[in-house]
Amino acid sequence: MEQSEIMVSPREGRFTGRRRLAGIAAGVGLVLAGCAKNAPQDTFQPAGENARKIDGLQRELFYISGVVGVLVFAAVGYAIWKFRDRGQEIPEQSHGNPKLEIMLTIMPAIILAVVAVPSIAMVFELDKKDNDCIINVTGQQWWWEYDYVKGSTCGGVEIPDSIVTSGELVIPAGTDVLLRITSRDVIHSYWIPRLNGKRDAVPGRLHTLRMQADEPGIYVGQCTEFCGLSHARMRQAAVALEPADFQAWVTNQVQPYVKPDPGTTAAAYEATFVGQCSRCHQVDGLTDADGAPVLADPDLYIVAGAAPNLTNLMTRTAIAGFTFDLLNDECRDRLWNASPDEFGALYLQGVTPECFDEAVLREWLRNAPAMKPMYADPNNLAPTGGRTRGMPNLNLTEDQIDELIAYLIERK
Ligand code: HEC
Ligand SMILES: [Cu+2]
Repeated sequence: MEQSEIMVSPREGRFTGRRRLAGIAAGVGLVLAGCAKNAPQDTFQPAGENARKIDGLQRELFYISGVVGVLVFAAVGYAIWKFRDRGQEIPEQSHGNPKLEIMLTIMPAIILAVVAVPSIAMVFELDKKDNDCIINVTGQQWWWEYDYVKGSTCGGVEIPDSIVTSGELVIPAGTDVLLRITSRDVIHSYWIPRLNGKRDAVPGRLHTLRMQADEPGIYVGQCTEFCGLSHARMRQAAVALEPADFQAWVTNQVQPYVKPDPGTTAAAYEATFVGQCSRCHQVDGLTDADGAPVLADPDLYIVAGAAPNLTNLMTRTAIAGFTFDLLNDECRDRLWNASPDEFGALYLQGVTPECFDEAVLREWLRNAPAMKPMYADPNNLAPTGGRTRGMPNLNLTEDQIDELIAYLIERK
């Protein structure tokens, strides 16, 4: 190669004026994009009491610090301009100005003390735990499990039995629910930006978080503590329903399992599910041919020791960390854009055959790790004692997948 070919002219590779301008414009564009009206994870659009309190506090504090910021920048700007180098003599050196220094120490201390009063009061305010509605929230790689505590009362609705679900936290609108948050593997963090602040999910600890949504609707969030390969695909939502709709949801979740008649195709599909899936996934009420309960034992197969409960799969609108929609685009848009009045009825329909995006579930069963990275090296599970993170590729045949989809579409 000729020397001249690799020589770069001095101007090249530098930020020229125009490039710098483009860079700034892109940056400003990104910041403004964060303010878009339809941004679903916008803390500046609180939709529940706690989020509103946090928003109110941060605005007040932002104004106070804004004034301080303007004053400091003005003083610095003035000093830079006033004492700029004009070739003058170096001024007489003194050790400082004790009066000014004491003042400049005390003033910020007072400002911080003033700011601390509402901030600390808010921490205690947000931490109130008196609540009849308790939902256990467990993070794991890479999805959230919800367990509605039996005997809780949520928005006047009694929880008659433990309900275990995943991804979508269904709550009654207009009432507080208390989340008890923990983790089964690494540290995760639960956050629904429009409803409350974040709460870390730490193995071996229980952290509580109160939450409320004013109106029916779907409020999305995502895990906000880096937790491994598929952290970006660990999402979650809170789904708020009118109390009457919430009652309907609860009643449906605790419906007894309907066992297909022996000898039918439905029974054959169920057998496929038991054979392929039940070692990890629980379906409540599922029994074997002798009537004994079929119990999952995910501890043996998965690092976190849990897999989503599939009892009422088709009442959820997205799977695998609320990442892949079971609803097709049209139905999803209809649900997500529904007015608070219409929302509940649409959500309670679940994934109807007209709305079901079968390709998503098919793809998942064909090869889950291809959709959602689970491990750096799927061929080396020695470090985890043969257990997987997330759902492994089960090498199912297309026929088996057909049968499993037919079985799962009934879980609603
Ligand atoms: C080795 C354990 C294991 C087996 C066997 C297994 N899965 Fe999974 N499955 C998981 C785990 C773990 C997840 C959660 C993955 C995630 O979200 O990252 C999962 C997620 C799912 C989900 C998404 C559920 C939700 O609410 O997000 C569906 C649906 C599913 N599996 C269906 C099946 C079916 C059907 C079978 C039988 C062919 C099966 N799985 C076999 C471990 C397993
Ligand atoms: Cu996480």
